[in-house]
Amino acid sequence: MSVSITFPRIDERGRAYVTWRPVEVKLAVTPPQAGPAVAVTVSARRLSGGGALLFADHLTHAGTATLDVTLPASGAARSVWIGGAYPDASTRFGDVTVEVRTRPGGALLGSRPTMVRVRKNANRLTPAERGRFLRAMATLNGSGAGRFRDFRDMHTSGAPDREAHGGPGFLPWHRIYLLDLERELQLIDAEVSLPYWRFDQAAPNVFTRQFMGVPTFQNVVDFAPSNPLRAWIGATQPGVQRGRGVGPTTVPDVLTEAETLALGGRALASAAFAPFAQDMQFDPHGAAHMSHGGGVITNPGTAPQDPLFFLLHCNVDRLWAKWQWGFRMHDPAAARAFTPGSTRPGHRLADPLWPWSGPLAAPRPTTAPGGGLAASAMTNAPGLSPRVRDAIDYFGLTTPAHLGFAYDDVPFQMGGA
Ligand SMILES: [Cu+2]
Repeated sequence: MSVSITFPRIDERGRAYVTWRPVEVKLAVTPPQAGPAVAVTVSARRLSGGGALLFADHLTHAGTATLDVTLPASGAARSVWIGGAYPDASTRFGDVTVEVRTRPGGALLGSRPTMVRVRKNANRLTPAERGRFLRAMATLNGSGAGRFRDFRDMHTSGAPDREAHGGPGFLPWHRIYLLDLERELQLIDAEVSLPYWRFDQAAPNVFTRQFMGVPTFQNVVDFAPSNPLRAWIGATQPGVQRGRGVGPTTVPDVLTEAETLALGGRALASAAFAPFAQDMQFDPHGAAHMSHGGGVITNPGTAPQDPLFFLLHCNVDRLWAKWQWGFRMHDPAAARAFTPGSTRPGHRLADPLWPWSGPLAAPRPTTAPGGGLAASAMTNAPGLSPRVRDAIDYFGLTTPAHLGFAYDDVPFQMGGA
Protein backbone atom coordinates (compact mmCIF):
# COMPACT_ATOMS: atom_id res chain seq x y z
CA MET A 1 0.00 0.00 0.00
CA SER A 2 1.16 3.51 -0.70
CA VAL A 3 -0.26 7.05 -0.61
CA SER A 4 -0.33 9.30 -3.67
CA ILE A 5 0.40 13.01 -3.18
CA THR A 6 -1.20 15.14 -5.90
CA PHE A 7 -0.52 18.88 -6.15
CA PRO A 8 -3.05 21.05 -8.05
CA ARG A 9 -0.54 21.73 -10.81
CA ILE A 10 2.81 20.37 -11.93
CA ASP A 11 5.23 21.37 -14.65
CA GLU A 12 6.11 19.28 -17.69
CA ARG A 13 8.71 17.42 -15.64
CA GLY A 14 6.08 16.47 -13.08
CA ARG A 15 7.42 18.88 -10.48
CA ALA A 16 5.32 20.92 -8.05
CA TYR A 17 6.33 24.28 -6.56
CA VAL A 18 4.87 26.28 -3.69
CA THR A 19 5.14 29.77 -2.22
CA TRP A 20 4.03 30.90 1.26
CA ARG A 21 0.46 30.54 0.07
CA PRO A 22 -0.83 27.04 0.82
CA VAL A 23 -2.33 25.00 -2.02
CA GLU A 24 -4.80 22.13 -1.83
CA VAL A 25 -3.02 18.79 -2.20
CA LYS A 26 -4.89 15.48 -2.49
CA LEU A 27 -3.78 12.37 -0.60
CA ALA A 28 -5.17 8.97 -1.51
CA VAL A 29 -4.49 5.36 -0.60
CA THR A 30 -3.35 3.43 -3.65
CA PRO A 31 -4.29 0.90 -4.78
CA PRO A 32 -7.80 1.05 -3.24
CA GLN A 33 -8.50 -1.75 -0.83
CA ALA A 34 -10.96 -3.12 1.68
CA GLY A 35 -10.36 -2.59 5.35
CA PRO A 36 -10.24 0.15 7.95
CA ALA A 37 -9.17 3.76 7.32
CA VAL A 38 -5.43 4.39 7.29
CA ALA A 39 -3.99 6.74 9.90
CA VAL A 40 -1.02 8.73 8.60
CA THR A 41 1.11 11.73 9.49
CA VAL A 42 2.14 14.27 6.86
CA SER A 43 5.44 16.06 7.41
CA ALA A 44 8.42 17.54 5.55
CA ARG A 45 11.96 16.28 5.27
CA ARG A 46 14.31 19.23 4.83
CA LEU A 47 17.85 19.27 3.60
CA SER A 48 20.15 21.63 5.49
CA GLY A 49 19.33 25.18 4.42
CA GLY A 50 16.32 23.97 2.43
CA GLY A 51 12.74 25.16 2.41
CA ALA A 52 10.27 24.37 5.16
CA LEU A 53 6.58 23.44 4.83
CA LEU A 54 3.39 23.90 6.84
CA PHE A 55 0.36 21.60 6.74
CA ALA A 56 -3.30 22.21 7.58
CA ASP A 57 -6.73 20.76 6.82
CA HIS A 58 -8.00 24.11 5.49
CA LEU A 59 -6.55 27.28 3.94
CA THR A 60 -4.69 29.14 6.69
CA HIS A 61 -1.30 30.71 7.37
CA ALA A 62 -1.26 28.92 10.72
CA GLY A 63 -0.40 25.41 9.57
CA THR A 64 1.77 23.04 11.58
CA ALA A 65 4.98 21.14 10.83
CA THR A 66 3.15 17.83 10.95
CA LEU A 67 -0.50 16.92 10.39
CA ASP A 68 -2.35 13.75 11.31
CA VAL A 69 -4.81 12.63 8.64
CA THR A 70 -7.04 9.59 8.26
CA LEU A 71 -7.35 8.29 4.71
CA PRO A 72 -10.20 6.07 3.51
CA ALA A 73 -8.90 2.70 2.39
CA SER A 74 -11.23 2.95 -0.62
CA GLY A 75 -8.79 5.36 -2.28
CA ALA A 76 -11.08 8.40 -1.91
CA ALA A 77 -8.91 11.53 -1.76
CA ARG A 78 -8.47 13.72 1.32
CA SER A 79 -7.35 17.35 1.03
CA VAL A 80 -4.32 18.74 2.83
CA TRP A 81 -3.20 22.35 2.48
CA ILE A 82 0.53 22.70 1.97
CA GLY A 83 2.49 25.94 1.86
CA GLY A 84 6.00 27.19 2.50
CA ALA A 85 6.78 27.92 6.17
CA TYR A 86 7.78 31.60 6.29
CA PRO A 87 10.60 32.62 6.17
CA ASP A 88 12.36 29.37 5.18
CA ALA A 89 12.54 29.37 1.39
CA SER A 90 14.26 26.79 -0.79
CA THR A 91 17.43 27.42 -2.72
CA ARG A 92 16.73 24.60 -5.20
CA PHE A 93 14.14 22.00 -6.18
CA GLY A 94 14.03 18.98 -3.90
CA ASP A 95 15.62 20.59 -0.85
CA VAL A 96 12.34 19.81 0.90
CA THR A 97 10.14 16.73 0.49
CA VAL A 98 6.56 16.01 1.57
CA GLU A 99 6.37 12.68 3.37
CA VAL A 100 3.38 10.56 4.38
CA ARG A 101 4.06 7.95 7.07
CA THR A 102 1.95 5.41 8.95
CA ARG A 103 0.73 6.42 12.41
CA PRO A 104 1.92 4.77 14.54
CA GLY A 105 4.93 3.06 13.05
CA GLY A 106 6.39 5.72 10.82
CA ALA A 107 6.68 3.57 7.71
CA LEU A 108 7.00 5.71 4.59
CA LEU A 109 3.90 5.43 2.36
CA GLY A 110 4.53 8.29 -0.03
CA SER A 111 6.90 11.19 -0.70
CA ARG A 112 7.09 14.08 -3.11
CA PRO A 113 9.98 16.54 -3.49
CA THR A 114 9.07 20.20 -3.95
CA MET A 115 10.53 23.71 -3.73
CA VAL A 116 9.46 26.76 -1.73
CA ARG A 117 10.08 29.15 -4.61
CA VAL A 118 9.91 32.85 -3.72
CA ARG A 119 11.49 36.07 -4.92
CA LYS A 120 14.60 36.98 -2.92
CA ASN A 121 16.85 39.90 -2.18
CA ALA A 122 19.39 39.86 -5.03
CA ASN A 123 22.13 40.80 -2.59
CA ARG A 124 21.63 37.54 -0.69
CA LEU A 125 21.40 34.98 -3.49
CA THR A 126 23.72 32.01 -3.36
CA PRO A 127 26.22 31.85 -6.25
CA ALA A 128 24.17 28.95 -7.66
CA GLU A 129 20.90 30.94 -7.52
CA ARG A 130 22.60 33.93 -9.11
CA GLY A 131 24.07 31.76 -11.86
CA ARG A 132 20.73 30.15 -12.72
CA PHE A 133 19.01 33.54 -12.89
CA LEU A 134 21.70 35.05 -15.11
CA ARG A 135 21.72 32.06 -17.46
CA ALA A 136 17.93 32.18 -17.79
CA MET A 137 18.00 35.94 -18.46
CA ALA A 138 20.72 35.51 -21.08
CA THR A 139 18.74 32.71 -22.73
CA LEU A 140 15.59 34.84 -22.80
CA ASN A 141 17.64 37.64 -24.33
CA GLY A 142 19.24 35.36 -26.90
CA SER A 143 21.82 38.07 -27.67
CA GLY A 144 18.99 40.31 -28.81
CA ALA A 145 17.16 37.70 -30.88
CA GLY A 146 15.18 36.01 -28.08
CA ARG A 147 11.73 36.44 -26.60
CA PHE A 148 13.15 39.27 -24.49
CA ARG A 149 12.49 41.62 -27.41
CA ASP A 150 8.79 41.55 -26.55
CA PHE A 151 9.52 42.75 -23.01
CA ARG A 152 11.63 45.55 -24.40
CA ASP A 153 8.81 46.54 -26.76
CA MET A 154 6.01 46.36 -24.18
CA HIS A 155 7.60 49.00 -22.00
CA THR A 156 8.07 51.89 -24.36
CA SER A 157 7.55 55.59 -24.45
CA GLY A 158 4.85 57.11 -26.61
CA ALA A 159 1.24 55.99 -26.78
CA PRO A 160 1.53 52.60 -25.01
CA ASP A 161 3.30 54.35 -22.15
CA ARG A 162 -0.03 55.82 -21.09
CA GLU A 163 -1.10 52.31 -20.14
CA ALA A 164 1.82 51.57 -17.84
CA HIS A 165 2.76 54.87 -16.25
CA GLY A 166 1.37 58.05 -14.79
CA GLY A 167 -1.78 56.61 -13.25
CA PRO A 168 -3.12 54.03 -10.80
CA GLY A 169 -2.46 51.26 -13.33
CA PHE A 170 1.28 51.73 -12.81
CA LEU A 171 1.63 49.16 -10.02
CA PRO A 172 -0.81 46.54 -11.46
CA TRP A 173 0.70 46.86 -14.96
CA HIS A 174 4.25 46.36 -13.76
CA ARG A 175 3.19 43.47 -11.50
CA ILE A 176 1.84 41.58 -14.52
CA TYR A 177 4.83 42.60 -16.64
CA LEU A 178 7.28 41.15 -14.09
CA LEU A 179 5.14 38.04 -13.70
CA ASP A 180 5.17 37.50 -17.47
CA LEU A 181 8.98 37.81 -17.51
CA GLU A 182 9.40 35.57 -14.46
CA ARG A 183 7.19 32.88 -16.00
CA GLU A 184 9.23 33.01 -19.20
CA LEU A 185 12.39 32.57 -17.12
CA GLN A 186 10.76 29.63 -15.32
CA LEU A 187 9.96 27.98 -18.65
CA ILE A 188 13.72 28.10 -19.25
CA ASP A 189 14.66 27.04 -15.69
CA ALA A 190 11.81 26.24 -13.31
CA GLU A 191 13.97 26.85 -10.24
CA VAL A 192 14.49 30.54 -11.05
CA SER A 193 12.55 33.37 -9.46
CA LEU A 194 13.03 37.06 -10.10
CA PRO A 195 15.30 38.68 -7.48
CA TYR A 196 14.80 42.25 -6.23
CA TRP A 197 17.29 45.07 -5.79
CA ARG A 198 16.64 46.79 -2.43
CA PHE A 199 17.57 50.23 -3.69
CA ASP A 200 17.44 51.83 -0.23
CA GLN A 201 20.41 49.73 0.91
CA ALA A 202 23.92 49.12 -0.34
CA ALA A 203 24.06 46.00 -2.53
CA PRO A 204 27.74 44.99 -2.65
CA ASN A 205 26.91 41.56 -4.10
CA VAL A 206 24.73 42.96 -6.91
CA PHE A 207 27.01 45.61 -8.39
CA THR A 208 29.83 43.25 -9.27
CA ARG A 209 31.17 41.99 -12.58
CA GLN A 210 29.72 38.57 -11.71
CA PHE A 211 26.14 39.84 -11.36
CA MET A 212 24.71 43.15 -12.64
CA GLY A 213 28.09 44.40 -13.84
CA VAL A 214 30.20 47.47 -13.13
CA PRO A 215 29.94 50.59 -15.34
CA THR A 216 33.21 51.86 -16.77
CA PHE A 217 34.08 55.54 -17.22
CA GLN A 218 32.42 55.31 -20.65
CA ASN A 219 29.15 54.25 -18.93
CA VAL A 220 29.42 50.83 -20.53
CA VAL A 221 28.76 48.00 -18.10
CA ASP A 222 31.63 45.56 -17.68
CA PHE A 223 30.70 41.92 -17.01
CA ALA A 224 33.04 39.12 -15.93
CA PRO A 225 34.00 36.71 -18.76
CA SER A 226 31.97 33.99 -17.02
CA ASN A 227 28.87 36.21 -16.68
CA PRO A 228 26.14 35.12 -19.17
CA LEU A 229 25.06 38.78 -19.44
CA ARG A 230 28.27 39.44 -21.37
CA ALA A 231 26.30 38.44 -24.48
CA TRP A 232 23.37 40.76 -23.65
CA ILE A 233 21.89 42.92 -26.41
CA GLY A 234 19.20 45.29 -25.16
CA ALA A 235 18.09 46.73 -28.48
CA THR A 236 20.61 46.74 -31.33
CA GLN A 237 23.91 47.59 -29.64
CA PRO A 238 25.75 44.86 -27.71
CA GLY A 239 26.17 45.44 -24.00
CA VAL A 240 24.47 47.60 -21.41
CA GLN A 241 24.84 51.35 -21.12
CA ARG A 242 24.54 52.55 -17.51
CA GLY A 243 25.84 55.56 -15.58
CA ARG A 244 28.19 55.23 -12.63
CA GLY A 245 25.83 56.58 -9.97
CA VAL A 246 25.47 53.30 -8.08
CA GLY A 247 28.45 51.22 -6.98
CA PRO A 248 28.85 48.37 -4.52
CA THR A 249 28.81 50.61 -1.44
CA THR A 250 26.30 53.22 -2.67
CA VAL A 251 23.10 53.78 -0.70
CA PRO A 252 20.98 55.57 -3.31
CA ASP A 253 19.25 58.79 -2.28
CA VAL A 254 15.73 57.37 -2.33
CA LEU A 255 12.98 57.04 0.26
CA THR A 256 13.69 54.18 2.64
CA GLU A 257 11.37 51.23 2.83
CA ALA A 258 9.82 52.51 6.07
CA GLU A 259 9.26 55.96 4.55
CA THR A 260 7.75 54.41 1.42
CA LEU A 261 5.34 52.22 3.38
CA ALA A 262 4.08 55.33 5.19
CA LEU A 263 3.28 57.26 1.99
CA GLY A 264 -0.38 56.21 1.99
CA GLY A 265 -0.78 57.16 5.65
CA ARG A 266 0.32 55.28 8.74
CA ALA A 267 -3.04 54.36 10.26
CA LEU A 268 -4.62 50.99 9.48
CA ALA A 269 -8.06 52.63 9.40
CA SER A 270 -7.22 55.32 6.87
CA ALA A 271 -4.16 54.35 4.80
CA ALA A 272 -5.01 54.45 1.12
CA PHE A 273 -3.71 53.30 -2.26
CA ALA A 274 -3.99 56.62 -4.11
CA PRO A 275 -1.37 58.64 -2.19
CA PHE A 276 0.84 55.57 -1.72
CA ALA A 277 0.88 54.64 -5.42
CA GLN A 278 1.09 58.20 -6.70
CA ASP A 279 3.98 59.25 -4.47
CA MET A 280 6.01 56.07 -4.68
CA GLN A 281 6.01 56.26 -8.47
CA PHE A 282 8.25 59.32 -8.13
CA ASP A 283 10.25 58.42 -5.04
CA PRO A 284 11.54 55.80 -4.51
CA HIS A 285 10.67 54.40 -7.98
CA GLY A 286 11.70 57.29 -10.24
CA ALA A 287 14.52 58.24 -7.88
CA ALA A 288 15.92 54.70 -8.07
CA HIS A 289 15.91 54.87 -11.87
CA MET A 290 17.71 58.23 -11.81
CA SER A 291 20.19 57.16 -9.11
CA HIS A 292 22.33 55.59 -11.84
CA GLY A 293 23.12 59.03 -13.18
CA GLY A 294 22.69 58.06 -16.84
CA GLY A 295 22.24 55.15 -19.16
CA VAL A 296 19.22 53.43 -20.64
CA ILE A 297 17.67 52.80 -17.20
CA THR A 298 17.04 56.53 -16.67
CA ASN A 299 14.57 56.74 -19.58
CA PRO A 300 11.21 54.87 -19.58
CA GLY A 301 11.48 54.20 -23.31
CA THR A 302 14.77 52.33 -22.98
CA ALA A 303 14.90 51.22 -19.32
CA PRO A 304 14.18 47.47 -19.86
CA GLN A 305 17.24 47.26 -22.11
CA ASP A 306 19.21 47.12 -18.85
CA PRO A 307 18.59 43.78 -17.07
CA LEU A 308 18.91 45.66 -13.77
CA PHE A 309 15.55 47.26 -14.60
CA PHE A 310 13.73 44.05 -13.67
CA LEU A 311 15.44 43.84 -10.27
CA LEU A 312 14.57 47.48 -9.64
CA HIS A 313 10.92 46.96 -10.54
CA CYS A 314 10.75 43.75 -8.56
CA ASN A 315 11.56 45.87 -5.50
CA VAL A 316 8.87 48.39 -6.45
CA ASP A 317 6.41 45.50 -6.62
CA ARG A 318 7.69 44.09 -3.32
CA LEU A 319 7.09 47.45 -1.65
CA TRP A 320 3.49 47.35 -2.88
CA ALA A 321 3.15 43.75 -1.66
CA LYS A 322 4.57 44.71 1.73
CA TRP A 323 2.22 47.69 1.94
CA GLN A 324 -0.70 45.42 1.04
CA TRP A 325 0.30 43.01 3.80
CA GLY A 326 0.83 45.71 6.43
CA PHE A 327 -2.46 47.47 5.72
CA ARG A 328 -4.58 44.44 4.69
CA MET A 329 -5.10 45.73 1.14
CA HIS A 330 -5.83 42.65 -0.94
CA ASP A 331 -9.50 43.05 -1.79
CA PRO A 332 -9.79 44.60 -5.29
CA ALA A 333 -13.28 45.82 -4.44
CA ALA A 334 -12.04 47.89 -1.49
CA ALA A 335 -11.61 51.53 -2.47
CA ARG A 336 -8.55 51.96 -0.25
CA ALA A 337 -6.81 48.95 -1.85
CA PHE A 338 -7.07 50.36 -5.37
CA THR A 339 -8.35 53.71 -6.52
CA PRO A 340 -9.20 53.66 -10.24
CA GLY A 341 -8.30 56.47 -12.60
CA SER A 342 -11.03 58.56 -14.12
CA THR A 343 -11.38 57.64 -17.75
CA ARG A 344 -8.03 56.46 -19.09
CA PRO A 345 -8.07 52.85 -20.32
CA GLY A 346 -5.76 50.56 -18.38
CA HIS A 347 -6.28 52.37 -15.09
CA ARG A 348 -9.71 51.06 -14.06
CA LEU A 349 -10.42 47.78 -12.26
CA ALA A 350 -12.20 46.00 -15.09
CA ASP A 351 -9.82 47.12 -17.84
CA PRO A 352 -7.82 44.39 -19.56
CA LEU A 353 -4.15 45.28 -19.39
CA TRP A 354 -2.28 46.09 -22.58
CA PRO A 355 -0.48 44.37 -24.29
CA TRP A 356 -1.73 41.02 -22.98
CA SER A 357 -5.24 42.03 -24.05
CA GLY A 358 -4.18 42.09 -27.68
CA PRO A 359 -4.49 45.03 -30.12
CA LEU A 360 -7.34 47.37 -29.36
CA ALA A 361 -8.96 50.28 -31.07
CA ALA A 362 -7.82 53.83 -30.41
CA PRO A 363 -7.16 55.36 -27.95
CA ARG A 364 -5.51 52.11 -26.91
CA PRO A 365 -2.34 50.96 -28.69
CA THR A 366 -2.88 48.99 -31.89
CA THR A 367 0.16 46.75 -31.44
CA ALA A 368 0.60 44.18 -28.70
CA PRO A 369 4.07 42.66 -28.46
CA GLY A 370 4.32 39.25 -26.87
CA GLY A 371 0.75 38.03 -27.07
CA GLY A 372 -0.96 36.59 -24.00
CA LEU A 373 0.54 36.21 -20.54
CA ALA A 374 2.90 33.25 -20.09
CA ALA A 375 1.46 30.20 -18.33
CA SER A 376 2.51 29.06 -14.88
CA ALA A 377 3.10 25.54 -13.59
CA MET A 378 1.60 26.67 -10.27
CA THR A 379 -1.68 28.37 -11.12
CA ASN A 380 -4.22 29.10 -13.87
CA ALA A 381 -4.55 32.70 -12.77
CA PRO A 382 -4.73 35.33 -14.13
CA GLY A 383 -5.19 33.77 -17.58
CA LEU A 384 -3.96 35.00 -20.94
CA SER A 385 -5.50 38.46 -20.70
CA PRO A 386 -5.29 39.83 -17.14
CA ARG A 387 -7.38 42.77 -15.99
CA VAL A 388 -6.20 45.46 -13.59
CA ARG A 389 -8.19 43.82 -10.78
CA ASP A 390 -6.41 40.47 -11.28
CA ALA A 391 -3.09 42.01 -10.23
CA ILE A 392 -4.23 43.16 -6.80
CA ASP A 393 -4.94 40.01 -4.77
CA TYR A 394 -1.79 38.23 -5.92
CA PHE A 395 -1.77 36.00 -2.83
CA GLY A 396 -5.34 34.78 -3.29
CA LEU A 397 -6.67 35.99 0.05
CA THR A 398 -10.11 36.90 -1.29
CA THR A 399 -10.14 34.39 -4.16
CA PRO A 400 -8.55 30.98 -4.90
CA ALA A 401 -6.80 32.62 -7.88
CA HIS A 402 -3.33 33.30 -6.49
CA LEU A 403 -0.69 34.35 -9.02
CA GLY A 404 2.06 31.95 -7.92
CA PHE A 405 4.69 34.32 -6.63
CA ALA A 406 5.72 35.66 -3.23
CA TYR A 407 8.51 37.66 -1.59
CA ASP A 408 10.98 36.36 0.96
CA ASP A 409 9.99 39.05 3.48
CA VAL A 410 6.22 39.28 2.90
CA PRO A 411 4.29 36.45 4.57
CA PHE A 412 0.93 35.03 3.59
CA GLN A 413 -1.41 36.03 6.37
CA MET A 414 -5.16 35.67 6.63
CA GLY A 415 -7.43 37.75 8.84
CA GLY A 416 -6.24 40.78 10.85
CA ALA A 417 -2.68 42.08 10.81
CU1 LIG B 1 10.25 52.06 -13.64
